[in-house]
Amino acid sequence: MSSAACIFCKIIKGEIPSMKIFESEKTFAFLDIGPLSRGHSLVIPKFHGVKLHDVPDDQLSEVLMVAKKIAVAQGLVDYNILQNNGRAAHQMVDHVHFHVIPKPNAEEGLGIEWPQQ
Ligand code: D5M
Repeated sequence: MSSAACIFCKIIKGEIPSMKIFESEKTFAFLDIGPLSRGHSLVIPKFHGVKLHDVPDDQLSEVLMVAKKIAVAQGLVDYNILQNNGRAAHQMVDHVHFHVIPKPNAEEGLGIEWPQQ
């Protein structure tokens, strides 16, 4: 199920360009257009649901597994997995999405030149 007016449904269908990093039958992942840190991505179920409780369990479980795979593939040590529901909870896009937000690790360094935030 998708919504004709939903920006993330349009990204899934390729009607709006994105920096895609993963796609499966149920799940899509791409870089966030306004990254909070380098490599900030979004993982979404292809099923259109506005809030967490609108999305079937099998879709949600794969989304979380993909978020973990992205964090591992990026070699992240410290990171946030973040998901907002409703305007008061800072949800801006009405299609469930999980943020994967890398955190520069002061001790590990990760060998990466992180941009100033
Ligand atoms: O976060 C919604 C996130 O969606 C926010 O970090 C920007 C991102 N966004 C919005 N439009 C796009 C497009 N077109 N490509 C990539 N990323 C996008 P929220 O949790 O709803 O506050």
